[in-house]
This record gives sequence, structure tokens and C-alpha cells, in this order.
Amino acid sequence: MRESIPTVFVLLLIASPRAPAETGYDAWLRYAPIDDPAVRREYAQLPNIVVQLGDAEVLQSAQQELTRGIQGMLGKPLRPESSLPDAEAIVLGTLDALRESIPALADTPPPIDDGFIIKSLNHNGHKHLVITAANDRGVLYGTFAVLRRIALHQPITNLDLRDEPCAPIRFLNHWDNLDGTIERGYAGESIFWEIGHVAKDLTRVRDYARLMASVGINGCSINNVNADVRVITPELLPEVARIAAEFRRWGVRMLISLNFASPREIGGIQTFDPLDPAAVAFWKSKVDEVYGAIPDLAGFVLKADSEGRLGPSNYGRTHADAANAIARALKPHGGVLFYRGFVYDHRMDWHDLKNDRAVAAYNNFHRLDGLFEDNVIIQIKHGPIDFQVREPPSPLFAGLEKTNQAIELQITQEYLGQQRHLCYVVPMWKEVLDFEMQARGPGTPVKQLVAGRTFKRPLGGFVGVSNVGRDANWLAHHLALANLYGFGRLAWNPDLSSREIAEEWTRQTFGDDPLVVDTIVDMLLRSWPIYESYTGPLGIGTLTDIIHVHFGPAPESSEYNGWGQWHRANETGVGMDRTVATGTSFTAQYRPPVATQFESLDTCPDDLLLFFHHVPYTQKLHNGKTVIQHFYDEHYAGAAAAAYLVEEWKKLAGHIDDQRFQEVLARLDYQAGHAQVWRDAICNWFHRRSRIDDEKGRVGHHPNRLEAEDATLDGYVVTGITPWEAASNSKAAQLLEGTNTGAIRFTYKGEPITANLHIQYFDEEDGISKYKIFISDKLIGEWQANNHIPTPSNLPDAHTSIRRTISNVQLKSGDEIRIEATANAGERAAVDYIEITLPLILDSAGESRSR
Ligand code: GCW
Repeated sequence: MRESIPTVFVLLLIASPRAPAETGYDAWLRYAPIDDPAVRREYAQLPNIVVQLGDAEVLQSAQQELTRGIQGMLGKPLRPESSLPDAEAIVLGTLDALRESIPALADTPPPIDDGFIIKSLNHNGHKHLVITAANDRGVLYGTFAVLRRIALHQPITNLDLRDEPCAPIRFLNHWDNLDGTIERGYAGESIFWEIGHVAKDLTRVRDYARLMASVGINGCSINNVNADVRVITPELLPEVARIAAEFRRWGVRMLISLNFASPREIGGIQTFDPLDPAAVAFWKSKVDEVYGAIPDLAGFVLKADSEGRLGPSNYGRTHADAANAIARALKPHGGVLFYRGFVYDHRMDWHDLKNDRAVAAYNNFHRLDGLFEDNVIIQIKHGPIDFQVREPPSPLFAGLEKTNQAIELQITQEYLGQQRHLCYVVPMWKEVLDFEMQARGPGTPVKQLVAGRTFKRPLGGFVGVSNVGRDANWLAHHLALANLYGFGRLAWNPDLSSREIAEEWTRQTFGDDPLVVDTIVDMLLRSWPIYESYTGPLGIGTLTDIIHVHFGPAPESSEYNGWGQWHRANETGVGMDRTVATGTSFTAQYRPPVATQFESLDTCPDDLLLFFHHVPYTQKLHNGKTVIQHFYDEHYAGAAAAAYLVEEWKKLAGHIDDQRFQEVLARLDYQAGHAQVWRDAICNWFHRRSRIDDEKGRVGHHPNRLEAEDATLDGYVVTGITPWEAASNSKAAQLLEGTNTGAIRFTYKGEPITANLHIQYFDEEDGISKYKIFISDKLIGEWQANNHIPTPSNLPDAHTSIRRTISNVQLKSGDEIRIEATANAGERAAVDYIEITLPLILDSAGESRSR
């Protein structure tokens, strides 16, 4: 038997856990005890007293957090006081408050809002550690910074630190619906809403606000941008105010998403024309009413004229008209309006090769530059399409000079594996933020533009779409929390590196064991390129089912519809021609040096090639490979790397708590199987379309597979799978409708071997089928098909295809391999194929080779 691909294999015994089980609820704020005596000695001099000067709620949180953290990490209780004692102390308070008691601070210039100073100083013969800022929130952030330093074992003596955020806007958006569901949510129900009301128990909201504060996030919207008008009705406002109260103690200001048709829907008037005095009056009084309930509301978020939402186009008005009508009502309250730049026509004619969704944001907003009130912020998705696995930066970042802007990044892994695949997106965000837009010659990377620095805008910054839910660990995948953490850290300081952020997060979340830190950081850093390679490399887009769930592979779904996520793969070539010379002219929206780079095939980076160019499958890349061969190679390498992630993680058995170890292992195992579904679906689809064979003979040839449809079936029938590329050979076997149990019999005809046996089957949401597998009557495995994918499907398809591996199975020629299954409800225990592979062993260098 020929060795095929690296496969799952268990070499290491899973040692008994040393650490107690952890659910992940505490995220990176675990404050785990520091055991190392040398490190503890570093902090032995820490004062026993914490002084809080001022009684603001946020300062109170800071004081309590400091006490909690130091108790947790160092086992040392702190005594709270409200004035400077005649002893050493940690002193918390704004500069204004501290200057009265500590004259040495008189000449210290205040940091910008939310920034902080951490300073060791002598006062009246005592050494104090002072945490101060211009505002209370800054003191809270400084407190978290001290705790982070301790968690990372950094010194806290003789400090004179000043740290300021890069931008004032560091907000999160939630797409939570009032009924408790979450649009693109993959980790359980909403923490904010349940059955049409604000959740009764807001404990999770409070704890979430604490997580936000710990990384400097200072604002958060609580409802879907596809907004329900009810959110600002008198019935719900008092409820909504309860969320604001939970946020407030952690310095997080609330935002509400608005429905632009509110004047008509709940205002008792016939119109929502932003220039109609009746609508203007509605917004004025409604905003006053909202601020009556929540005086410190940060403002509103508005999605208008997009994906079926109503907007100013109903009345022939502009986005500036719409934004300003609400912004003017907000002004007296100091509120801001985030107007989403995600405006495009989702009913475009796909026959027209000059049509292009990518041009929409720039075309809609560039011409309105300068017409927006100064409390409007245009919120721009990081790329011109929609959070695909790789996109160039939106050209609109350099297209607004007289308008505030913020970048919208997605923490929610909508197109990136929905928290069932590992994908640390900080490196992707960094590429966009560091991209040199040449807005005024060099020196204008996206991070400068969105922070308002280049064009001296008063407001600007970062908005992250987050979908934490009621799952114990917030995001359904323990490692996905690195993205939430990373968003906050980057919004504070976009110059931090992806590795620094990964390291900080890992050490706080999983501890200091070098094996743990090195392994997790390495896995995180490689995860986005891995995901990209088995989904959509070369800038083609994620190649998922773009019409519905955005999860499994479905390359055809991008085409022949108006949504505009086209990749234009046909018999001769692939890619969107966005050039000025022959395409949609999208490249012209960039400033000249950037436009020229993307326009030319020679200088366009390979990883964005198919975003900008339509090329023959035989086009040579800079690495010398043809596009199609590179495509095949990437998919094979990506799926192999995903399988290898499982092996890397297994090295951590016994080095972290067993609960998180097992939960992550289950996710990675699932990913390894699904990566292979991706690989095969995409390769087969492109093979059929291009009619070009894989030079390495892999695509369409699976000598180690035994197809269920070719086996001896008992109670089972052969069924075609849709889309055809979702199953090996496009077919599977499933139990005959109405039949409860059945069997599939394969015969092994190879050499005697010890092998891994993989069963590729379908785990739908509409039942829990049971499987048993036997080799010549010996039971070697049994399980239930009870996996839940985030966007459920009740069909055998590319979303539900899943792999089970049974390791170290003895086989000899003539053995019968028999699957016996029981159907349940609508799920008919469908099986695609079984595959027999040789186990791998890892040598000391971590390389895998077959045994
Ligand atoms: O990517 C799309 C999502 C929609 C989302 C929309 C948006 C909230 O698929 O679910 O709607 O973007 O950003 O408005």
C-alpha cells in the first residue's frame, strides 16, 4: 500500500492532568498563581496597601481588579485605603486627584485620554507605585497593564512608563438579535438578549465588559446592524440601560444599532426621508429620549441601503444626508454615528464582466468626502469585499481626507472556519494595517489613516465584530480568544507584532511552560496561512458557500448570482479582472503607486493575483509554478498541515489542564478531517473545470480509499451528493428511507499492515445516528454522530462531511471491514468512504515520516 497523506496518529500517551479543569471562562484574566520562587521574589517588595484617590465607579473596579489579580498570582492580600498612608502603597487615581497629595507629579504632563502613566516614586520617604492617567478609564487600563506585567513576569519596580492608545475609537460591534440568536454567531446564544428582551441575568455581560477593559476596548454595540426597530422604543430603553450600567463600571460605553426606517416604523409618521422635517424632528426627540435613559451612550451604528436594509436611496438622498440627520441630533449629547461603508448592490448582473462589487464602497463614499458632520465616522470593512481569507485593503482608507473613518475587522470567523477551524487572524489584520496606501506619498499605512493621523481627523480607530455567546469559553474554540485579545491589543497599539500578541495571550491563558508557549504560539502563527491554503489561495476568496452558511467548500456558489463574490473560473482561466486595461478598473481606486503595483501582472503579489487578474490556469507564478498546480499543491499542503496541528497539540498532554486540552484536541481533530473535505472538493472542482491534471497524480486518485457506493450494501442505498464535489466520487451510501439499521461491507485486499482507518461520513443536525465498525467480526470502534457545526445542515453535504479515525488497526488480505449503523430521526447514517493510511511517526526534529 502506498503512503498517501499525513494522517492522525496517536503516539503519545495522554498523561494525567496536573492542572485543575478550566472552562476557559476566565479567558486571559486567570491570574494563575506564580509558582516559580525566583519570579515571586521579584515581586516581594510590592506594597500591601492600595490607595484609591477618588470614588468613581471605574476606579473602584481598578482597585478591586488589582486586589483580585495580586491575590491570585502572588497570594498577597492588599489593604484598600482612601488616602495616602504613612507607608508604601500602590496609588490609583487621575493626575488631577494625585497632584494634590503628591507634589512630585505637579509637572507631569497628562497622557491623552485613556492613556496612563505607571511610575515608581518616593514620597515622604516611602516608595509608591503610582498608576495615573488623565481620566478614570486610563487608570483602569494602567491597572490592567500592571497585572499583565506581573502575569508576564516583567519587572514593576523603578518604572516610569507612559502608554497611550493609537486611536480614541476601540469599539466592538455585536450582531445579536433581540430574540437571542446571533447573526454569524458560532458560540451559543446572545449574552445580551433573550426572547425579545434584555437578558435577565447580566453576569456574563459584566464579565465580558471586564475582558474588554483589560485590553483597552472602550465601546460596544449590543444589537445587530440589521437592526430591529424595537431597540429604541420606550418599552426596551429601560432594559437597554441595564446593559449600559454593566458596561459603565468597566469604562465601556454602549452603542445601539439603528434601523433607518425607524421614523416610519415606530415614529408614527409616513416617511423616513432624512431631509423631511418630520423625520428630522423624530430623530431629535428620539435621540433626546435615548440619552434620557443612557446619558453616556457613545452613539449609534447604522447600516443603510445595504443587503436589503432601507436607506436614503428610497428618497433619492445621499449617505451624507442620512448620516447627518442623525448626527445632528446626537451632537448636543456628544454622541457619534458610525455609518457603515458596507454598501453595495447585491443584485448585480453577473453576465456583465465590467460589474464589480469591490468598487462599491469607494464609489459610494469618496464623492461625499467633506459632506459629513464631524461626529460621523465611516466604518469601513478592511477589504473591498467581505472578510474573505485574503483581500487587499479597501481603497476607501485613502479616499477619505475630510471625513472620520474607522476600520471594521471581524473577530467572528464568519468566512474563516466559524471557530471550528483554527485561524489566528492578527497576522491578516497586521498585513492590512501595515499596508502602505501612499495617500500622501509614503508614510501613510492604513493604521495611520484610520487613526485619523494622516489627515488630522478628530475621531477614528478600530471596530471589531465580535460574536461571543453563552458557550462556556465565550467563542466555542479556546484558541479563538486570541483574536478577541489581539483585536484589543492592536487597536491600542497596531505596532505590536502578531508574535508578541500571541505570546502575551498564550502565557496569560495557558501558563509559562516553554513547551506550551512555543507550541501554541507556533500553531497560532501558522493557522491563517494553513486555512488559506486549503480554502482559497492566491486571493480568489474563501470559496465557501457564499449564499447561505459560509462554512464548507462550495466554489460554484460564488458564480451566476448577483452577490458579486465572483471568481470567474471558466474552462480557460480564473480570477477577477479588476485592471483598468481590460477589467473593471477597480485598481484605479488606489493611489497611483499602489494602483500600478496591482495593475501589472509582474508586480501584483501572487497571493492577490486572482483578486486582481483573470489568468489562464497555466499562468506562471513568481515561484515558477502554474496557477493550477500551485492550487493543487496548496490544498494538499494545507490539509496535511491541518492534520499536523493535531500532532503538535498532542505534545501538550499533561502540560495544560485536561479539559481545555481535550476540547481543543476535539476541535483540531474535526478541522483536520474537514480540511481534507475542503482539499478534495476544491481540487476536484478545479480539475473538472480546467481539465488539467495534477502533475503529482493526487487529484481524483485515491488508491487507499474504498467507496461506500462500491461496497456490499445491506439496508443502504447509493445516493448522489449535492454539490457533486462534496463527496468522493460524488456519491455516498445512506440507509434506505424507513430502514432503521443496515451495514456496509468492504473487503481489504492488501498486504498485512497496521494502519489507520478513516471513516468519512456525514453528521447532520437532524438526528444522532450510531455507528459501529468491525474487522472480521471484531468491534474496533463505535460512536454517535452528534457533532454540531455552527450553521447546521440536515443534508449529507460539504458542511456535514466529517472524518473519524481509528488508529493502529491490524489488517490482512480478505478481512471484512464492516460498518453497522442505526439511523435516527431524519439522519440516515450516510457514509462516503473509508480510507486506509499508514501511521506516521514524528522524528526528533518534529518531521513526520511513515512508519
Ligand atoms: O458579511 C455579511 C454577513 C452578514 C452581515 C453583513 C454586514 C450583519 O454575511 O451576515 O450582516 O456582512 O456586515 O452587514
